[in-house]
Amino acid sequence: MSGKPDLAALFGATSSDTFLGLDQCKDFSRIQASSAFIGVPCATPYGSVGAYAKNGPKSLREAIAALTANIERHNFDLGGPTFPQGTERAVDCGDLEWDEKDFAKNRTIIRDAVAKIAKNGVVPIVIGGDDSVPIPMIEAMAEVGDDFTILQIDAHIDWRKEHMGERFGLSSTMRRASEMAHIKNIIQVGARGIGSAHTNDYEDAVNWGVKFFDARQIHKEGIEPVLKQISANTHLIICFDIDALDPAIAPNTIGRAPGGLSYYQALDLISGAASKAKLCAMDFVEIMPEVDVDGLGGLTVSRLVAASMGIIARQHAKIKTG
Ligand SMILES: [Mn+2]
Repeated sequence: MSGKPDLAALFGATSSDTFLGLDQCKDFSRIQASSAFIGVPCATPYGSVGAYAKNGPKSLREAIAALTANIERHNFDLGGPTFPQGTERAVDCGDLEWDEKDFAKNRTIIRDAVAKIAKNGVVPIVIGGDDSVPIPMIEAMAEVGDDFTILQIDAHIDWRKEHMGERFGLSSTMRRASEMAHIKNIIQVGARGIGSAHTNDYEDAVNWGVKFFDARQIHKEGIEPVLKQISANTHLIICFDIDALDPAIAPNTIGRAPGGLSYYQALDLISGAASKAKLCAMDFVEIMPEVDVDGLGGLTVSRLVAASMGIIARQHAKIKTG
């Protein structure tokens, strides 16, 4: 034996090219699964920082590789195995191609992939990439033909009209979503500190009808007031920027801000929302392994993604989350 003992050695995990050792799927129109992990290195980066979150998808596959031999075991976050009997597993679609210069092409590739997968009744779980990646994902959901509510969980509200001359960048994600005809409600959770928004951006959002629950309010009142805002049986898109989480548990992000959400506040938001609404698409973005601290952020976020897959699998099979 060489090196320090680790969880992978303890559990007998073999190295894995896919998230959780799930089956790989490259043909997006023929997926047999409840959800699909889609790695997206980048969409529309700002020139000043480039594609700083491009290694996010790969980092989550590595972070959870130690558990690939344990996928059948009891997951206490879900009250049973991640994919219990009678449910369909998730698949890993690998990473989408991307171009360093052609951002419109990146957005088209993302839009096409998400539309194909979602129209098949499979829930796309888009793993970014920076927070510009959800814009084409949200756009794609128009092709599914429903109206949607967005639950955005993020330290930042992302309501800039444009930034550095770019309309489709990560500071404008919710502003662009609000302009789409199929987006009827937006609930935003976790804002705190100083972000990209000016006060008039915030006011525009409030006037549009966004319901805000800032991080301080979540720490004071819990997540129940958020769940009350989600109408029963509505179609839901969850946009999760990992900087919503406290940097103590998710340091692997560029926009760290103190006072963030805990693991269970985040997980209970996702499972609580899914118990009321139909979860139709999801993203986790702003994952930047280069600034992680001893793998802690990769650990937190990869477990949150795995639990979300279990929640979606149960919703598909109509089995209650434990
Ligand atoms: Mn953010």
